[in-house]
Amino acid sequence: MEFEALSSAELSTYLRSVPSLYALLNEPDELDISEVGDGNLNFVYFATNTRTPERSVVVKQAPPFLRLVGKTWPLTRHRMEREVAALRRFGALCPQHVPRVYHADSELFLMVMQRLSSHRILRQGLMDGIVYPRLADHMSTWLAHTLFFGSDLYLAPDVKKQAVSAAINTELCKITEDLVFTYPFEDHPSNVYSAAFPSAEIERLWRSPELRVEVGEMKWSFMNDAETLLHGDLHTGSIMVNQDETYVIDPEFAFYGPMGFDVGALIANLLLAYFSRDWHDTRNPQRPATPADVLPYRDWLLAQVSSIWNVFAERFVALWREHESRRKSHFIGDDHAGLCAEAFRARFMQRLFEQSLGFAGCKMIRRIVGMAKVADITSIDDDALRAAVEVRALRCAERLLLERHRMTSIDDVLAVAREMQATGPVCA
Ligand code: SR1
Ligand code: MG
Repeated sequence: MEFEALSSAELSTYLRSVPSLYALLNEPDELDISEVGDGNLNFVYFATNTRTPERSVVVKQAPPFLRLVGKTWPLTRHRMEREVAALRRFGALCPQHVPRVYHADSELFLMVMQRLSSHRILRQGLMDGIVYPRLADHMSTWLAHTLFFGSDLYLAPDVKKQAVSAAINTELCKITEDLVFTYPFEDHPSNVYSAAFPSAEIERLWRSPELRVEVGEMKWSFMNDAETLLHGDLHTGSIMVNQDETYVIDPEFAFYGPMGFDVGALIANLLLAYFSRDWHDTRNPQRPATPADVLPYRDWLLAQVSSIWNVFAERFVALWREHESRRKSHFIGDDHAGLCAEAFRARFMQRLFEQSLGFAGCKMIRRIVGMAKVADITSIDDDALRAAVEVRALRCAERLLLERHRMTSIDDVLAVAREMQATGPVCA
């Protein structure tokens, strides 16, 4: 049967027919339903009791196609099951950073979840130049906990292998394999270039064997390194914030993959915000004034990159040490265990750092060359300035991919970003 999105009346009747939701919504006579989804994949609604508007929930439903494109790009609806499972798992690990799932329906491929009414999408907040003082702390915790507790560093080997199998997400992984690691690096019809984007830049990308090899390595890692349960799409549109709280939403791309993929996605999106910053500063004079004693916003963005990596690494290693006795030095188990375990950890963290930078590079390139862009950049309506921002970001991404094996500190990344920012035209 042909899929039809639920009408407001149908959704309202449905929500009122589920006893737990009926109670949660304060026994509504009437629900106000509004479709608010601006994502690429699904339909999202707010459902609010008109009598007591503070009683409101989010409803998310997966249609049997990619919303961004429509019925010509069919998708099964099982992504909703992956998303619900990931929200529950991440919610158990980090309840303070994950919206609660109130109800899931595996026939309608729909879920009902907590409405975060005093929070906004981080990407929008960053474009408006808002400082979120707890963002780095919260995201470091989220990353450390989700990446550590899903891995063989914590789980028993049989439990972990079961978890890998339960989280297989073939269709959405294929989207990433194509859109992040393949199409941007070839002359693919789905690529989209902004009006003044220089063709020499894209040709350099396609014709650099060194770069293509690095991207090949990242794709291989993405497809084969089933290290932990990832969010799988951790850009700044998947994070909701206010001054006190941070929530990670939308894990429909969740699967067992390489840890650096989530870390890299977040770094990539903060760097895209950094490179587009000057434009938003000039367009947004009404934004709250930055107090004189704090960093200019562009530097604040880089400080978030730095802090997220450093604090994440510290917390991840602390969790590992704390749980090692429980695992009986699972990886290094002889008399020299202590020393060797520390050496192994140091090597592991350097590898994770390099891997994160490689993924960050791929994620930045796909947002400039590929079909799904980011508002930080698409909102720049001066073609020449937009192209200048894109070129800086692209060159920074290439350097992350090519130089990551020589980088040992996040300061090396910030230095490359600053160097790239200092090149080319500036916003008047
Ligand atoms: C075709 S779907 C485009 C993108 O939207 C999601 O947010 C993922 O990043 C995906 O690659
Ligand atoms: Mg999403």
